[in-house]
Parts: sequence; structure tokens; C-alpha cells
Amino acid sequence: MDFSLTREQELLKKVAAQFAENELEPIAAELDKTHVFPVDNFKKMAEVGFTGIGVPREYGGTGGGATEKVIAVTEFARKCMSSAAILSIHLIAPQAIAKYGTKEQKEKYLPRLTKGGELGAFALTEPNAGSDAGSVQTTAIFDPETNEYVLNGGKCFISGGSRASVLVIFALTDPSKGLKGMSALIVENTMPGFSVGKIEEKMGIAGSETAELIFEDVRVPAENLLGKEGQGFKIAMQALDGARIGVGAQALGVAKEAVDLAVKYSHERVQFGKPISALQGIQWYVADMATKTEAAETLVYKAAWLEDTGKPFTKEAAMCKLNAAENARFVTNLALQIHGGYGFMKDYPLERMYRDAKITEIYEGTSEIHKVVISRAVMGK
Ligand code: COS
Repeated sequence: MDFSLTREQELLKKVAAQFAENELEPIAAELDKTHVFPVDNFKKMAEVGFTGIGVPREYGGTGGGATEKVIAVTEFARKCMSSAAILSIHLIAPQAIAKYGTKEQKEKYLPRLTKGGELGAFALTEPNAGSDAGSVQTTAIFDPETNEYVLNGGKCFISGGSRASVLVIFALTDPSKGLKGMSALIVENTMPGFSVGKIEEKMGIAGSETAELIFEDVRVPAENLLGKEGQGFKIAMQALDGARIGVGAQALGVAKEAVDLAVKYSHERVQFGKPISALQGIQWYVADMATKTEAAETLVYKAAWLEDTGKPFTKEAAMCKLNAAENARFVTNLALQIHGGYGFMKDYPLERMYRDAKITEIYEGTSEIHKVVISRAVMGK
């Protein structure tokens, strides 16, 4: 068994860490304050090639797969969870198009979503279709006269929805069949009838704008059907399996940084005449934080390895996300506690990291949904 990264992966890790330190850390507090999407930084991510991870080079991507995504997202999450979320969620759309798209769809959309610097989004959730993703009500009824689907309805809580120019949207092409009548469509934000509604005010990852989308008779050409009619729910579930590894990486990155900050602070902070790192209570906190974070890392990389080697990974993606997310909350909480009053203040990044970490227990499937997925895999449905 070999846990080491390849030379290319080591290089990617270095480049991602430098990018995070130079470009993301300086804006992290600002994004948290202003709640504005970092347009320029996203373009810089595209210039370096991060936005094309997992997409073949012939379509403008930078190749690699789940492991490369984990490496980049983890490094980003150390310094700026908003930016890690933006990258991780953006990658869902181009990767889905790369996997299910026709040659024409790939040629048309992938260069834009990779080196072109345009943002992608994945729009599944609706007010009545959150954990119960099969209850989507948005419809896309085929019009044989014009060879278009007519999209009506709306989505909520769509990460990047207000900024994305190319979106993979899930809608019922045959409402009588329920989730088996769901299909995936590639929609552009310039199509008439597409509009952005409410932009949410969130507790964390404020720089990753989260929006409501409204579709009023949006005419989507038939050629923009992704995969086959009725295949939408499976495409969504498979895309989410991969996306959950991305969330695992976000949770892993913020936890790793929290451990490092806690260790550093505990060596610097003197109370009762000695650094608090000399106190066994602090040492035991750090031992727990480091151990659980290393365990989270192992599960995240194992899930990525399974995906990259073409093996089933639904259960492991759910496990890695569930575990890493719980750990991120645990570790950011203890790191904040070790910082005492300073941890609670906005001069230090801990309170932001603590708030940012919470989302990893909720989006791309709640922890409770992951327990459903895991228990079904372990115990049978
Ligand atoms: N990969 C491929 N196919 C999958 C799949 C997966 N990971 N999960 C389910 N499917 C398939 C099933 O095999 C089934 O197909 P068949 O009828 O051909 O056997 C079909 O999809 C329906 O599956 P299931 O009966 O398990 O659907 P449920 O309605 O019970 O929902 C859960 C399953 C709960 C796992 C799903 O709704 C889910 O993941 N919910 C959370 C949604 C989420 O993450 N939302 C966040 C939105 S993006 S921020």
C-alpha cells in the first residue's frame, strides 16, 4: 500500500498552497464581511488551471481526477473556505458535462468552463426537494415544433447560481414518472426567461454566493439535454457522489489549518508563567484534533482513489464527507477554545473558520442523508 503522492500531485499541492497563501488568504476576511463573489480571484484560478481539474486537456481542462481535486480544494480551504467551496462546486458542472456530454456539448461548453474562466453551477435543490431530491417540481416539457424543452419552475440555495453562465439543471421532462422522469439540461444564464431571485445571507462561506433561480418559459434546445431523458436523477446522484468528496476536502482543509493554528498559538500564549502548550489539557485536545484529522484525511483520499480507479465509491464518498464534516466542526471548535477570547474575535480567523466549517455538515447532502446512504450500503435497503 502506497500513501504517497506522485511528483505531479506534489507539485500541484505546492502550487495550490502558494495560490491559497498569496491570493486567497488576503481576501478571506473581506469576503466574509462583504458577501460578494470574488470575480477576479475566480479568473486567476482559471488562469492557473484549477477550474479545469478533472476535465480532459483536449477540452481545455487540466486533467487529473478526484485526487487532484482533493489536493487543490484542501489547500484552498486552509486559507479561505469561500474560495474552496467556489472551486469545489464549480467543478461539478464541467465534470458532469465531460462524463455525460456529447462531443458537441463538450466542445461548446468545456473550454468556457475551464480555461475560459466562466463559472458553472449545479442546480438540483428546490424548496420541496432538499434531502428528498427526487421531489423536484421544475418541468422541462419538450416542444416538438421547435425541438426545444420549455423550462418552468425554480431552484433555491444554488451555489454560484447568480454568477454562473453555464448551469446543469435538473427538471421533469415527464412529470408522470416522478424521479424517473427527471432529466439534466445544460442551461445558459443568457437564455430568455432565466433570472436570478434572492441572494441568501449566510452564516458562513459568504463569498460563495447562494441564489434562487427562476425559470419562466426558458427555451432550451433539445441538443442541450445531458445524457438521456429520464437519466437525470442518476446523473445527479453520481455527480453528488463526486461532489461529496470535494466537501470532504473542504472540511479536511479547514480542520488541518485549525490544528496548525491551535498548535502555534498554544506555543506562543503564556499563562501561569509558561506556554499553554505545556498544559496536559491542551496537549490532549491537540492529540485528539490531530488524530481525528488524519483519520479524516485517510477516508477522503481513499474515496478519491476509488473514484479515480473506477471502483464503486458511493458509500465511501458519504463516509468521508460525514466524518470530515463532523471533524471540521469538532476541530474548529476546539481550536477556537484554545485561543480563548482571541478565538472569538474577528482579528483571528478562528471564528470565521468555525462558522464556515458548519456548512460541510449540510450541503451536498446533510450528515443525516449520508447516514441513510451508508446504512443502505452496509445493511441493504
Ligand atoms: N449513483 C447512481 N444511482 C443512484 C445513486 C447513486 N449514488 N443513488 C441512487 N441511485 C439510483 C438508485 O439506484 C435508483 O435507481 P433504480 O430505481 O434504477 O434502482 C434511483 O436512483 C432512486 O434511488 P433511491 O430509491 O435510493 O432514491 P431516494 O428517493 O430514496 O433518494 C437519497 C436517495 C436520499 C440518497 C437521495 O435523494 C439524496 O442523495 N438526497 C440528498 C440530496 C442532496 O445531496 N442534496 C444536496 C443538493 S446539491 S447542494
